[in-house]
Amino acid sequence: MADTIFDKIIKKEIPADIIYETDEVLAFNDISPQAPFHCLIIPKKAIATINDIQPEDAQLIGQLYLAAAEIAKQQGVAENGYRVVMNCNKDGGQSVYHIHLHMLAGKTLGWPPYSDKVKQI
Ligand code: DGP
Repeated sequence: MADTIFDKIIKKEIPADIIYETDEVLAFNDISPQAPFHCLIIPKKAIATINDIQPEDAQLIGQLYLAAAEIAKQQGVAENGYRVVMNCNKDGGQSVYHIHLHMLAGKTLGWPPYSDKVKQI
């Protein structure tokens, strides 16, 4: 699989505003923030989509959520709350094919309206 932009960030070939790093996980601020705080939490292992996660990756996926909880404490948003979401493929809005949790915080987050009901009838 060809390197994604996130592989280049992991290898420090291109810059990113890194806020958290372990041997297996990296988090950095999103280049196009959708909330006052918006970071991406990624495994250093290249996994393209949620569909490609294997049973042996279960612990690694857990580490992404443990990182989110740690970052929330560091950023002072744990109590007020935040959202983590992972997009998958075209309909999920995925644009970088290296799995990543979006972590959004710093405001009361809305939920996108569902307005396609008419099409389904
Ligand atoms: P998604 O659409 O779910 O695949 O999210 C990809 C996110 O990655 C999107 O919010 C923008 C962010 N992004 C893309 N390229 C870069 C980059 O070079 N640096 C940083 N920090 N974020 C990036």
